[in-house]
Amino acid sequence: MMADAAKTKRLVVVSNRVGPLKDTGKAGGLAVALVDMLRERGGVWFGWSGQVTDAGTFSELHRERSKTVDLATIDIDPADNAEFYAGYANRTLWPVLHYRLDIAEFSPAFEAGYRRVNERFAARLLPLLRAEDQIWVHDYHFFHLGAELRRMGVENRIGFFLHIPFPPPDMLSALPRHRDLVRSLLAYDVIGLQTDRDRRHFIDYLKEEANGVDLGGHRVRAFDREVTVAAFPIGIDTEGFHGFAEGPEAKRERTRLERHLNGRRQIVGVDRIDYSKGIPHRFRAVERFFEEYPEHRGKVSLLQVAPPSRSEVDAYMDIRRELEHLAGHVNGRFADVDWTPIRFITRGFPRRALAGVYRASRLALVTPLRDGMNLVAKEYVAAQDHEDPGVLLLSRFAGAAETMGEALIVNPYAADEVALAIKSAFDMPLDERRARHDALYARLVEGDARNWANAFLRLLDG
Ligand code: ADQ
Repeated sequence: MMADAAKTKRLVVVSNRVGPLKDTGKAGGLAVALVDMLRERGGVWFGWSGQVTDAGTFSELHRERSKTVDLATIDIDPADNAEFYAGYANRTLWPVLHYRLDIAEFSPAFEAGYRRVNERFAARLLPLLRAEDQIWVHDYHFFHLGAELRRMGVENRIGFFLHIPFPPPDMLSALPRHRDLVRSLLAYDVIGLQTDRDRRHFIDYLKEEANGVDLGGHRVRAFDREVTVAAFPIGIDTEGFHGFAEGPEAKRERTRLERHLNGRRQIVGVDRIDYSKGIPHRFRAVERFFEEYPEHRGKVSLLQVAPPSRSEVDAYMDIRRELEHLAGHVNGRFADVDWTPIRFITRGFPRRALAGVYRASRLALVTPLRDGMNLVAKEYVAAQDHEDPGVLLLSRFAGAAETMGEALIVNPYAADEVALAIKSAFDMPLDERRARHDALYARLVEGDARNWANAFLRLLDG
């Protein structure tokens, strides 16, 4: 197929959650793109099994093979789960990297657990590696993994992609021992970030805190290393998702919804319950919309689909309670016997059905307070009918806003601005909706998940 020598190198992907290898449609664009790459080159996908056992990272290796791809996973133990996963990853790094110093927890035990698990994962990966392998590590769970591999003598090309934002240096410097964390990153050969803004923050950090030098052409020097740093906005399987929206499961879901809507228009929100997603702000903006534009009462409703995540972390339980309270408040204030302004569903949808939910909605509210990219924005656009597309309302603080300028870009903190944008979305004539949609869709095809992975691997090939 590809004559290119680099393409024959085996690929080793490392991420906290792995797979699935089969029916990747269930898991979304990232799994589709990674499995494609792994199949093409042959390779290993290594990560956490999702199981917490006493043997932990000393557990036997769980293996599954599908054609040219090996899935290899290990367990973690209860202390790892508390300190590495629920601790440093989700209570320290996640909030700090999402600009939320106010709720970040700094604990030496979390930090030690994080280092320990990174070291153990590197040690378990080591025997699986071959000299020519290219290694691609994903996300904030594994900042130190590359440096650990180097310490163990690994000289392969190793890349790292950060799926979440990289904050301004002033913010990151509130994290104890932040320099150690960033020094570890410099052990990778290619560091990929979601947006130009994240890349700028990273370079600024290196300049301000590590005497770093921007050498131009994606090259930077810091901590005695010279590496590649570039922005790769992640995409989805655009055509595949559009296909879902035209398929039978999506049609079934639409019919069900349309029967319920009975001629009313639907706004949709789809997010994991997470404070970074700005769901309470969104509910308040919808309240403001019904307050300011009473002509829409009884004619429009918000369907918020929000499966719980990380419920072992207090901040996540708090937000769920807050949302239930807010939805109750808005509904109590405006509902009628035959109309509920906000329907709040806390469960996941199969992806094919979700495509139908998007297609049945005239407007999507994607209003995170901070988001690495936000794939829901892309899925909503991909699911639309090209002849009669809905409108995307998108937070300026989602990474997606950098490449989706034809959406209605809003400040999610400003309820009045969001309310006005909702109104203008409903007033928008068909030709304008189509023009915006066509431009967005074309860019989504160009920047789909396969092209994203290819662009990263091209730089990793060197
Ligand atoms: P997430 O924070 O999980 O990802 P996002 O990019 O929106 O955020 O992806 C969420 C995915 O979960 C989407 O594919 C969505 O369809 C799916 N999903 C959400 N609710 C669902 C439901 N009720 N039923 C079914 N599916 C549901 C992190 C970063 C993002 C970055 C991605 C990828 O936080 O900024 O875009 O990684 O890099």
